[in-house]
Parts: sequence; structure tokens; C-alpha cells
Amino acid sequence: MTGTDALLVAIETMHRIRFTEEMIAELRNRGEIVGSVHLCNGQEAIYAGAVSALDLTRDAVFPTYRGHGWAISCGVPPEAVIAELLGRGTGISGGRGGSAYFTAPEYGMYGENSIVGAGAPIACGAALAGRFDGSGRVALAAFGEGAMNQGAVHEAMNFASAMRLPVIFLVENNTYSELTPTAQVVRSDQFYRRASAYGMAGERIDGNDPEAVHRAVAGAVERCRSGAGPVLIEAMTQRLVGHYIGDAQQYRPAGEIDAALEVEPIVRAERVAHAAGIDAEALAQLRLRVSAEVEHAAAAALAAPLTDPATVLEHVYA
Ligand SMILES: Cc1ncc(C[n+]2csc(CCOP(=O)(O)OP(=O)(O)O)c2C)c(N)n1
Repeated sequence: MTGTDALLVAIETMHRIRFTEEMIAELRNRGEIVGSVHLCNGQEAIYAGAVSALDLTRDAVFPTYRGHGWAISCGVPPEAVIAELLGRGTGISGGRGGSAYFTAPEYGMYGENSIVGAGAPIACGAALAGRFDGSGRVALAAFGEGAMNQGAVHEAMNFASAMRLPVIFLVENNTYSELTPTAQVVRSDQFYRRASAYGMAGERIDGNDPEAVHRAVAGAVERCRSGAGPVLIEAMTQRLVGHYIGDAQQYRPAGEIDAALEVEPIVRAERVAHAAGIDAEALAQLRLRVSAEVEHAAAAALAAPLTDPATVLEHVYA
């Protein structure tokens, strides 16, 4: 799929993620969901663009705790994500993983991880396994730019490069590590430049443009499958909400979020679609259809029974 068709699919996916995140925020604020929740509003183009370049029958995605958007892009139904956060038995991991630890390998989404940077070495393992099982699997590890200072990420990049593993390291650079502007804690905030030190290909792209993300990831997949080794992609973006629900964001300069709203991925993509001849009414209909879908998903998730406490020891290995 190319051109306008691909853009409309991306817009639909991004709406599905955004409406789901907004619903989750509402449910968290009402007390229906408990615990820490990290939303990805504003970063949706990365997930929609990247997943459209993967072959999920064999490729594997390793997101972080900010992983709802990755799951939905991989095809996990919003109802299964919302039910998971509500602790329902119908959740994608039976209500056991919650916001930050659910997994959906049947969709190519191999589990969120709350340990910053921990997905990178795990992705190397999945890529190495793919070399032996003959699948030709590409593993995509996604993490924030703050994770670029984690030892595990350095080890993973060195290992992947030395072994020429088919790993895509995708940095979601939203310019903040938790509540700290990342530029304050590094000498250079051009993270893609670190690729050359590992002997990897590296580039920085507009992470608010799903087509740019698709192009970069498609190129990386081709390079990985050819045996040329890993790729580092730094996708520039902004999160439009707090690091966690309840974050007052006093560390953000006045006007920053308003400026980000002008170029955020959905607004941006709708502008491009409109310029390409899609009329405003068609875009509004698409938005309404996905909004209604997420409303229904939330109602169904709320109506489902809580996970049976008698099953608490299932899937526990020690
Ligand atoms: C190993 C580890 N250290 C510290 C933390 C606490 N922590 C949670 S999120 C976060 C910031 C991560 O920033 P970044 O990688 O840029 O990702 P973002 O949250 O912006 O998506 C930190 C330090 C953690 N979860 N794991």
C-alpha cells in the first residue's frame, strides 16, 4: 500500500491509539484503573509507521512501559488493552500484566518492560534465535532517548553490531527522560550519531511523520534481512501528556505543548491527507468511527469479570 491509502491507514491506527489512551486516562482518573500508567499521546506516528514496515508473522517488537500504542499498531484490539489495565480476565495477558508489563507474542508484540533499556538485549536474543530457526526474523527494540545512557543498551548495540544481528534500535526521542530534559544530561543530544561508533547505520527522522518512519524502518528491515547488521533510528517527537498520569509537567516551558500541538502526528497527517485531496468530511467520519469503536471497547472491557484470584499462581515460574 502506498500514497493516500497508506496515509489513511496510518491515520486510522493513530486515532485508535489516541482514543484508547484518552479512554485509559479517563478510567485511571475515575479510579477504575489502578497503578502507574504511561501514555504515548503524540508519539503515535512512530508505532503506525514502523509496524507497517514489519512482517509480524515473523518479526518481533520489544516496546517499553509506554507500550499501548505499539500493541495497538501490532493489531491488539483496544478492548484487550483496556481490559488488561482494568485487571479483567479478558485482558491481553489475562489482566496480570497491567499497563507496563503486558505481552502479546501472538501479535508480534513481545512484551513491555518497565526497566529502562531492558528490551534492547532481549531483542538481540530474538534476532539471534531467528538466525538459528531460519525465520529471518528482524527484532525491533523501541525505547526513549534517556535509555541511550543505559549500560544494557550499549551492550546490546555492541553485541548486535559485532554479530551483525538483524536488530532495529528505534529511539523515540521525545526530549524528556521522565521529568528531566535529556539535553541537560548529555554532551550531545544527537543520539543517531552514536551509531557510527558501533559500526552501525544511523539516521534521525521526523517521528511525527508516519511515512518518514515507514521509509526508515522499511530500509532498516531490508538492510537487516540482507545480513548487513543492525540499524539505529532516532525518531524526533513530543509527548503531549505527562510522563505518567498526574504529572503536573511544571518542568515544561510555557507554550511548548501548544507548539507541539501544531505539528503532532494526527493533525499533521490530516493536513497532508487534506492537501492530497481527501475531504474534511471523510476525515471526520474516520475519526468518529474509531472513536465509537473505542467507546464500545471500553464498555465491553468494563463489563467483563475481574481476573479470578484463584488463578493467581498460573504462569508463575520460580
Ligand atoms: C533501569 C531503570 N532506571 C530508572 C528507571 C526510572 N525511570 C522510569 S522512566 C525513566 C525515564 C526514561 O526516559 P526515556 O528513556 O527517554 O523514555 P520516555 O519515558 O521518555 O519514553 C526513568 C529514569 C527505570 N524504570 N529503570
